[in-house]
Amino acid sequence: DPFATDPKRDERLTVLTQKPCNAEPEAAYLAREFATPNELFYVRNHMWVPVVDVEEAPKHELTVELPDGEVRAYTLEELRTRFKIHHVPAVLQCSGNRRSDMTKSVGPTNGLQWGAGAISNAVWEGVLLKDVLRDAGLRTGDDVGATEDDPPSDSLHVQLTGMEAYAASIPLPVAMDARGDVLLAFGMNGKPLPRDHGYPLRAVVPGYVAARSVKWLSRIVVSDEESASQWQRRDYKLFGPNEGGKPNWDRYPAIQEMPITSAITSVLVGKDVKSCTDKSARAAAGVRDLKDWQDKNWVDSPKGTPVEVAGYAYSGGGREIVRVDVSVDGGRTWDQAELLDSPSRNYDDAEETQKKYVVARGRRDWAWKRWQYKGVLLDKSLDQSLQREQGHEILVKAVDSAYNTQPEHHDGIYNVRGNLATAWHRVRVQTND
Ligand code: MTE
Ligand code: MO
Repeated sequence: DPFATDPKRDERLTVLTQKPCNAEPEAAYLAREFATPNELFYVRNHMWVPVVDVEEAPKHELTVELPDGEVRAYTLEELRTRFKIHHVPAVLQCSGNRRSDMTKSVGPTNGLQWGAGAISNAVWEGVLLKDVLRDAGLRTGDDVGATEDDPPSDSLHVQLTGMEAYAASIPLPVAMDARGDVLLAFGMNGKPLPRDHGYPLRAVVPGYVAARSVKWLSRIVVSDEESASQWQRRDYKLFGPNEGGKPNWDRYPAIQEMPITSAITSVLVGKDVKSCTDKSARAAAGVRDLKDWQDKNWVDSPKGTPVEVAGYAYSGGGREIVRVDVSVDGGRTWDQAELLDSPSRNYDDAEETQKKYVVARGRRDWAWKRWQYKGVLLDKSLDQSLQREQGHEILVKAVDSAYNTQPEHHDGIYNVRGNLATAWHRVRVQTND
């Protein structure tokens, strides 16, 4: 049993499959902190977890093969000591995140039925892939059709292969982009990578689908072809609602940059909001200034039930989340949520523990933004909403710096594989009024 040596997992993870391990944190734990604690970070394994002893880890070898066939090998120790180390706050999100929403609202999809938890955020520590490729001898001259100022050729790809044979690739310009922050990572939130997340070395491709962030990384090949793996060519593509179970895989490109999404991870209603006065419980629920809010909104608003909603919003490609819209009456009225996290390039108002992650260069926004909203669920007599009988429907949708937003329903983006289920997120709650 190759899975016998898999690590133990935290009990707060909901396990979708045991062998291989696929698990997501319960919603209530998902976005409590800016950086998801390592033991709560979602796990998506296609196979078993390779075993690398702590004593062996510094000798772990990464081979780099260039288009001219030249091969250079680096030990982890060499990567750590010879290259500049960077810290990059970045989300990883599986293309199947929220797949179960699409299934519930449209119809069957094949793939793991993830809730809203196949996404997490961490501060990754590692060296830049581009620094290593240049060191290995990759010229930005004729061989890749570019100079320092001129992006390298689109027709080349960086193939990334893991120790258990999982593989994927990214276009070379993504790897070489000075602001792309593609990492060969060995640290996660100030600790060594946990085994489930790629110990001792993984790729982290910020803003891109997590399927490209290859774990247990052992081999890199710069090639004029995409990775030949099934995960590059026969999976992680997005077809039309009508294209069925046997689509023409060669028709569309592999999913790379991620679209925009958001989700509700916690809803407190009525008494729960009131009882949430203990400081740590409040922090856990992401509630701030509760007293202030109660004074203003609840005590003076006897016609409704207070509601406290929290969640995350994220967009790919480094695009910043600029706005989060929330409705607590099924979309009849909207209001803007408070954004709790500032862009990853500017953590001036970050809590002390986050300050050490401030990075000097102008980076793109690879992290998520958590948000919270405090509102009132109107009494029956005041609420004209048609959905009122089935409880109150709470909705969230986000907007990024390119003014991309999410589709209202999953119908139009339905695909049999259930990839990129990014429609408005909806949660129904009941009150006792
Ligand atoms: N890398 C290897 N070697 N093996 C894998 O199974 N899964 C990929 C990617 N890299 C995978 C891998 C997929 S589909 C996802 S969503 C992310 O890893 C999950 O990373 P995580 O388990 O650290 O959250
Ligand atoms: Mo994934």
